Amino acid sequence: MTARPLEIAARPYPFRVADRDAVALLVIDMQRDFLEPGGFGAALGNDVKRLQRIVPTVRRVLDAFRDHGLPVIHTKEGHRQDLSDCPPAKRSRGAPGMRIGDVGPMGRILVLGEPGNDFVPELAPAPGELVVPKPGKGAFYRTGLDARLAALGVSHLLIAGVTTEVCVQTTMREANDRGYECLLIEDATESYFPEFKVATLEMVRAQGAIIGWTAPAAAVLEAL
Ligand code: C5J
Repeated sequence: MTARPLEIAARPYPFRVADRDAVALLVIDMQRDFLEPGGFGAALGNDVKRLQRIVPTVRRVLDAFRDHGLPVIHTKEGHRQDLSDCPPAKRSRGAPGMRIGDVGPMGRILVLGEPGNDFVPELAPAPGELVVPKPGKGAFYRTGLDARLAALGVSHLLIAGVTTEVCVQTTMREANDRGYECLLIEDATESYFPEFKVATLEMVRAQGAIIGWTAPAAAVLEAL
């Protein structure tokens, strides 16, 4: 079959893919636990409304990937019911209103299978889309994601999701170290801290894309 190249107008320079079949969309942790009151993000004292603003943009990119039959992977931060995969250091950190495993208004905080740990309804995975539960901030830590991407023939990741400087940046750095070419979609990611988002976008694309590229969703949609 003929290769179908893709070029996205990105910073610090165009993001080029020899064949778009090597591209996947990685949507990080668009879960009620981070976007809705009563979840993990709110328990840490954050204003979750900031994160809700990107939902329509993430949905537009998701729909474009679905329309083009390109692979979509959703990650979900959460722990087993017995918390055996939650390091004590993660649970005991800080002085949150509720800790991981405590019962909140949407079920147990950051526990897999609980209502609050599910995806926001607008971004629910479609049948056939890969869902990767993860116990850490990085999507490659104890998930098998690398092998799954290899099986799909994916070498280039377009990344969306929350939060920019925590799970998104950690995942992007992990992917970069594993040889993936990564582009972070600027208006399809958000942080509870606007200044951390700005800093993350700048640091990933600095030094000639040392971690990767950034581009607005409009540029991604245009290229697709
Ligand atoms: C955090 C995440 N912030 N998905 N998780 O704890 O960024």
